[in-house]
Amino acid sequence: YTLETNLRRALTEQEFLVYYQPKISLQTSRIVGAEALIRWQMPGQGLIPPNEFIPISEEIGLILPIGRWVLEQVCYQTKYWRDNLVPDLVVSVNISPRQFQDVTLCDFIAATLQESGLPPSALQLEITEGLLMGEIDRLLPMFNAIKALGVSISLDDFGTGFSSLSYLQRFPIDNLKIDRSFISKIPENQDSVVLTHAIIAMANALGMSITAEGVENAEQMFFLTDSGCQEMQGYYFSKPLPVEQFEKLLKNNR
Ligand code: G
Ligand code: G
Ligand code: NA
Ligand code: MN
Repeated sequence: YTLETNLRRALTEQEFLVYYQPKISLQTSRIVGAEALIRWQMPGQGLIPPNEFIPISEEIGLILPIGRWVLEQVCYQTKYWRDNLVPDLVVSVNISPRQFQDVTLCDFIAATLQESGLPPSALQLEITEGLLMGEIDRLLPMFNAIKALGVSISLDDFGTGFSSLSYLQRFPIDNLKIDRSFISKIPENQDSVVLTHAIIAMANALGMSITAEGVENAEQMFFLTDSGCQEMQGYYFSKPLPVEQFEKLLKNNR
């Protein structure tokens, strides 16, 4: 309950920060996007990573206001970066399954896009496979409403969950993020190589783009480029960065 009290204060006292990890086009080697990742700057405690406060925020429902705060930050910040530095930048936001229980999610996204002036195509939502195992009759209309706005949807940590591949047909998914547990074993682990090839081939055949996460070296990057992957994200290019540092990368993105 101390953590809960601290979390509620964090929201009113503005102790959260959004970090940005660049996504790089494997065709052009330029930054084409970023993943927004929340951090908690608790006074006297340093930076607290999301794994230590997102799960409890989901349990106590605080993920709803936190999630809305992240979406607002990202929309206004991305609008500024597109207007001043990278016109086609796309930023993705992680959305917890709990946020899809909020029937106002789509309306909130629409209103925030409108108020910030960010084009819907500049926003992507990252969801996890677990969400798709929920009630399809309730979720599908929400997905379709989000898609109708022009916002894209990415399936995060792909390959680690238990969802059936038929979900890829039933839900309007634009992008697959291959989980870093596959990428980390490339090229030495033959199973990871084969599975990564298969995931890329399947995604491309279904008209979805592919983002590889957890890319940590040049060998993995070359492998992914040769395999037809479009985008990469990982420590090889950059870790998640605070706003000012990410902006420095955008200024050199020519
Ligand atoms: O940045 P880091 O790798 O520590 O993030 C760990 C996990 O925390 C991410 O995989 C993501 O699922 C989750 N996370 C980060 N930022 C957010 C956020 O803004 N909202 C939600 N729901 N989850 C987030
Ligand atoms: O769960 P999600 O896929 O959203 O995770 C994003 C997390 O992955 C962030 O916490 C980020 O810090 C971490 N991450 C990003 N790039 C790398 C990488 O190249 N290697 C490792 N080990 N972790 C990474
Ligand atoms: Na993510
Ligand atoms: Mn992921």
